[in-house]
Amino acid sequence: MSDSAAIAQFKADHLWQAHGWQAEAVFGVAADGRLLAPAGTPAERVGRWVLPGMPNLHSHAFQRAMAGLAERRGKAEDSFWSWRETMYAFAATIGPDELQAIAAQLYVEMLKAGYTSVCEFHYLHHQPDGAPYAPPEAMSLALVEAAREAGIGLTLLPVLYISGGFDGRALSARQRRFGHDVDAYLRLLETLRRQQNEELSVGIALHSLRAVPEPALREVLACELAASGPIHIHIAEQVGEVQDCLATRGARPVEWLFGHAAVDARWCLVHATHLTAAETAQLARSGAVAGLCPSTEANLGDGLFPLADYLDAGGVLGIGSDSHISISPVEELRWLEYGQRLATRHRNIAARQPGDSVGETLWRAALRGGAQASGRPLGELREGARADLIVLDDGSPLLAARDARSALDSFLFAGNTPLVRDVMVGGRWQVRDFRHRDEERIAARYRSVVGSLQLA
Ligand code: NGQ
Ligand code: ZN
Repeated sequence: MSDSAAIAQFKADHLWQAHGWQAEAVFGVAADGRLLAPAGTPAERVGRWVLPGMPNLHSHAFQRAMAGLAERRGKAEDSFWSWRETMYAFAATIGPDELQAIAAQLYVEMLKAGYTSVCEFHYLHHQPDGAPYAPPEAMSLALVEAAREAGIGLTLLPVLYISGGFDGRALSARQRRFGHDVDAYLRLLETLRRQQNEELSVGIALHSLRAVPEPALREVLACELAASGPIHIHIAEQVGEVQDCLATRGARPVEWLFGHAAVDARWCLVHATHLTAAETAQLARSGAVAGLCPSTEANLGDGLFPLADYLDAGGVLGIGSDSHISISPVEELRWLEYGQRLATRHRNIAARQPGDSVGETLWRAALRGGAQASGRPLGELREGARADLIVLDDGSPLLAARDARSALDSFLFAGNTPLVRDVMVGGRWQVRDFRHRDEERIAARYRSVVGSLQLA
């Protein structure tokens, strides 16, 4: 229920709306952090270029603290799978206190980069030997608390992880802390759902088809708790995974999923890198979100998503920073476009019609898909939605002599220092003049925690 009394009223010279920039826009914010239609009261000017904050649709928070630790060549040729071994060793050092400290620092950095909400694809559930914490949801609560400290919106996606491969093999020693049987998973989900509030939603995640055998997938999707909220899954990220799926299940991952689940707009297919033309069309038609993480996909050597065909088919997409090798919606969208330019030797790929702007097309698409994947009222600055917004630095030389035709393209393609000056989440300023309200304390704790990790 929305508390409809405006506690503040703001105005922007230009406010980004689904159709484009709206000049001289005024909006109110209610006590519950939602936007209201303007009333007659005086409004505070927030800036020249004001945009909805970007939802980050895919995050494994703990991985932020290993960024840069897997960039040295190993004995054999490096790949996604050798990176994963480094990641598993790193994950073994993280308990609830470490997770909270790392996630809070990560979320502060996200806010400063222009993300105002995050979907946590969370599978680090138990102690390293697989024994539950007391309480069993301790690691989930560490993420909830970190999001609250930083002031970022959270869609928590507790992950179901049962097997160590398509053949149904048991979890390896390092994967044991990820695992649940279906009953224990549903208990966790039920506990977390009780915590939901304006800034916290709880959805469902299936780690991958590798990790979730068919009977478990069916069982979870059929239960009452799965009747609402977003459903996320990693899919078709690596060629090896596509081959294994074909060998064991007789179909490619996306093809198999569509044959075994009613994939619709509640779903977010994370990566979905390797698609046939038929899979691309089917994914687009379903209304599900393709959850693209270009900086991680580049870092891990995944491959390129068929962007042009997917957009032509009307597909929905959003972006995530996933492994957090980089934390910037600007960089994700820039690399989404640049990967395509490098592969096709053409320009302006995301803009499908003459006159369309690449920056506007991508920001708009990622707001829509990110909001959908979050299952929260985000991505648009309209009545009833969360008051989650960013204000660009109108003092930056990059935005000098830019107008409504060019401001967003300059923001997305030209900035290397963030152009995000102020950030509001749920009607509260979390970042003002490039500074987060609690950044010193959160960074000091992060330094001390990361400094004492016993890395293998
Ligand atoms: C993850 N990350 O769960 O953190 C995965 C790697 C896996 C990405 N796929 C592990 N980017 O897929 O098994
Ligand atoms: Zn992931």
